[in-house]
Amino acid sequence: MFRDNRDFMAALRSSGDLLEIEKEVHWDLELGAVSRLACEKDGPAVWFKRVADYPEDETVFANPMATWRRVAVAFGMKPHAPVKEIYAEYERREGRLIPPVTVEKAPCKEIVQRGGDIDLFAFPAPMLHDGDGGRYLGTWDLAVSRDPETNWVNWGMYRFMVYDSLHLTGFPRPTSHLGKVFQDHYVPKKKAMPVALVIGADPLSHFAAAATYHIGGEEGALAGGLMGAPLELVRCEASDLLVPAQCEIVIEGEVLPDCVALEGPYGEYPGYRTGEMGNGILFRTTAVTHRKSPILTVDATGYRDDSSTITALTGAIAIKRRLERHGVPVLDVNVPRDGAVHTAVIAVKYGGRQVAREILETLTSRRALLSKILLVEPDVDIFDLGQVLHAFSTKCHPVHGIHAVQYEGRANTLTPCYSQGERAAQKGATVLYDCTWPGEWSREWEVPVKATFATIFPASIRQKVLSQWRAYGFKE
Ligand SMILES: Cc1cc2nc3c(=O)[nH]c(=O)nc-3n(C[C@H](O)[C@H](O)[C@H](O)COP(=O)(O)O)c2cc1C
Ligand SMILES: [Mn+2]
Repeated sequence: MFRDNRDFMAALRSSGDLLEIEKEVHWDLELGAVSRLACEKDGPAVWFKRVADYPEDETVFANPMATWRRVAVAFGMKPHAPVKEIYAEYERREGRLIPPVTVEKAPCKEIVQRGGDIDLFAFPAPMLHDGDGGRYLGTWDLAVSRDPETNWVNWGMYRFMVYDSLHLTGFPRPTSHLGKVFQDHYVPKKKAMPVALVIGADPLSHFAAAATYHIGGEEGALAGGLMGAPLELVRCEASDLLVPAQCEIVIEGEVLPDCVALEGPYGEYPGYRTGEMGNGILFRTTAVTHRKSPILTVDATGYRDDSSTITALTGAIAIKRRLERHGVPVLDVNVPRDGAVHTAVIAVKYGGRQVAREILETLTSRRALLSKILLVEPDVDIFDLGQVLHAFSTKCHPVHGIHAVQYEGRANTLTPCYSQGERAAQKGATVLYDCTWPGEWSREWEVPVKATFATIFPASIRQKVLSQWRAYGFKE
């Protein structure tokens, strides 16, 4: 497993999943546009070696895990591992927790700046999309914070924009763990919340920070479990928070309990800029530490970015676990990459009105990030979207097969199809397309017979055809 981001980049170089651009690229939109197009084309991660206005040793690495190949490399799997296997591997490792250890010396302390030395503009934070509210220093980050009552340490990936040379503004959603701990335990007491913003740690630490993980769970132990070895953490300079020792950059600071500052808008993960500039949290920097020649790591957020793999995969496994706990006959869940974490395909033993209602209720009773669910039977390979579309088109009844639920106060405020009014009230809906045969239909004479190779021919014919396939002259 990779101890740091640099080892991971070397592995991506070997597998052909890293492009190094020696030509000078501008931090103002050009870098964002190159990274964005690379994502949309399913291209490699990009290492920008020369950024305009910045010294040669300040470089930018974009979109570490925005393709399944790069996720597979990060997991130590073969780059071409099928998505289904990556899902299974995560599911296996997620249950194993390995708490981190503390070390004294760390590469991320090679340079230490406090007080008047601090200048957030010293890093080549990119203006990623036209119309963004500012330059984003925190995109592929990991924000460390602590619940003062229980000492629970949370890591989350939340965006942070450079406000001035000493301040960042951020947008952790109220439902995020950082947002919740801040609102519940710091704001009422008017206490500043210490936060350490980590950039460019090893890939699986960021994966864990972005993962859908339960409240009270420690992402540092999840990251150790995913890596199969304890992570090394080191103490901050200005607080007693702990950060991954091998990371590139740490921005230490505190979120002020009685201030808000303008943040955004931003080209967000669903692939749109939906909001306007709004009130965000205000982060005042207390110290900055970094490696020599720091590599600023970023996510050029949008269609097919790092959330299309990480949030989708971890969200799918979380959905599966929840449905299992609620007694739904779930077999497997896929949150397809191109669905911008808005659509889930769920395979069940059987569907029908009652199962549909149970699923809708279970998946919308708290925060409801997804809004479209396709329910299929086990004959469909949910990782083959061609098969899913076939089932949807042929089996979902346009009236009886559609179930919807509406809610208020917990909808996804970034869902582009909601109106501004709906977003303000966190009002939304989730629709379920039941692409399974009605339970009351007789399997013998009412359910249509699926007329594919695998389903409509006797076993003897199938075996004969398969064994002679090449003899007929087919290549594959
Ligand atoms: C690149 C990227 C940027 C993200 N930015 C934000 C953000 O600004 N605010 C937010 O609430 N969630 C954001 N997320 C989603 C969270 O990382 C995700 O919900 C994670 O589970 C949060 O951790 P938590 O459950 O500990 O709060 C982002 C995810 C990715 C991949
Ligand atoms: Mn968390």
